[in-house]
Amino acid sequence: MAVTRRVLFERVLHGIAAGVVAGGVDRALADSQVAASGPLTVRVSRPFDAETPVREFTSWLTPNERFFVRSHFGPPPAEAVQSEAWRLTVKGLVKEGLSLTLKDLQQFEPVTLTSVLQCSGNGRAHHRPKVPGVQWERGAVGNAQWTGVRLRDVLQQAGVKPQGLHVQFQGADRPALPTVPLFTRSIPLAKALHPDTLLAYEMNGRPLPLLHGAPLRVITPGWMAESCMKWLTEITVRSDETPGYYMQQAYRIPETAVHLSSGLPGSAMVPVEQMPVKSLIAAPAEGDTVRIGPVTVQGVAWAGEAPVVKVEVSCDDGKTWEQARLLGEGQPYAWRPWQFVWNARTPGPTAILCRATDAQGQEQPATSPWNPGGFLWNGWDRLSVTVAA
Ligand SMILES: Nc1nc2c(c(=O)[nH]1)N[C@H]1C(S)=C(S)[C@@H](COP(=O)(O)O)O[C@H]1N2
Ligand SMILES: [Mo]
Repeated sequence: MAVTRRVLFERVLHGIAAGVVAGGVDRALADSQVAASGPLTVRVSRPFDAETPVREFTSWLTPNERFFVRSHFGPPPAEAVQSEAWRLTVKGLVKEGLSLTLKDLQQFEPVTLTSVLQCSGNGRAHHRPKVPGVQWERGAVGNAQWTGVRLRDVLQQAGVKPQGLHVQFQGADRPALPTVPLFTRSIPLAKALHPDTLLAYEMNGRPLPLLHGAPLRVITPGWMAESCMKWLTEITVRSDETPGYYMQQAYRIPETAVHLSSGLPGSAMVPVEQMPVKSLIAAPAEGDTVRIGPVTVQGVAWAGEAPVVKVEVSCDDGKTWEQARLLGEGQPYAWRPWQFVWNARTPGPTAILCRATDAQGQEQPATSPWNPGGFLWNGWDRLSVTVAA
């Protein structure tokens, strides 16, 4: 029986077709998966990298099947991670190595929190000069509720030795060629011991989908997503930052701003960690026609570990700015919905812009500082609309 696109999409999300996404064996099937990617905008088909259309961000939580997907090699075979054989190993500079089943892990106190997850390359397409890499526009970000246990509790059970200063993560995914380095990452011990750093097994109240790291992933609230290791199988406590490509070369930015006239960065490259303050317009959408009269402009804003305190909107291409209303209570790490009622009076084309400020006084800049990886874009969000007469 023919598999419908919708069913195929569901299967991709739930991992049944994972081997195909990962290995890309059958061209026709792989293509139909891309066609079946439902509401997502596909940037790379193999491995499957896709972003969320910004209109989805009118909802507080980003549903699992609409959440952006990114990985370097595609997911591991479902059997490797969704079976009784799966274990989490804890080793390195610890007093007692551990090998834990998911049930063992679930003996620790459960924690649920809502956090933005954002790819460091989100907005790369806006950097000038252009930077190679996945040309993400605005939607390599989402807000989800994560349930898991504290990494701190697991590390305390293993007992970190005094020389242990970094915590390394390895997932079960593997590159197609053995010459390609593994995606191995580490975070400093202080972030690993932060009570909000989780080993998550649920996303929006459901078991983690395969594409999002089943059965277990790291969540480092307030930090960029490359620290959020999916398909986690190994934790290694070490004295130094993880060596290798994905920690020492990729995901680094110049410590001080790059002056393009002088060529490449003269300053030291440091790992990307915190998310800078950022906001997006979710409605209206790019190219929309709106009527004269009140138009509700809405969106979301977030920052790293600091709350957003202000969002400003311009409906005349940046000439004048007004403050938007922040909705809800505001929770650490989650995004903050905002709304602004624009009284559209002049027929014709115009641009709507938004910018946010966080509690540390960081303001979203008109354009982000350029960097060789094209990371951390947080320039003012901007879209064009037409006011109909
Ligand atoms: N094991 C593993 N974890 C990974 C990656 C990966 O390639 N392998 N990619 C990281 C990057 S770069 C991003 S942006 C996020 C994407 O998470 P998502 O697909 O759940 O949105 O996963 C991170 N965790
Ligand atoms: Mo990423």
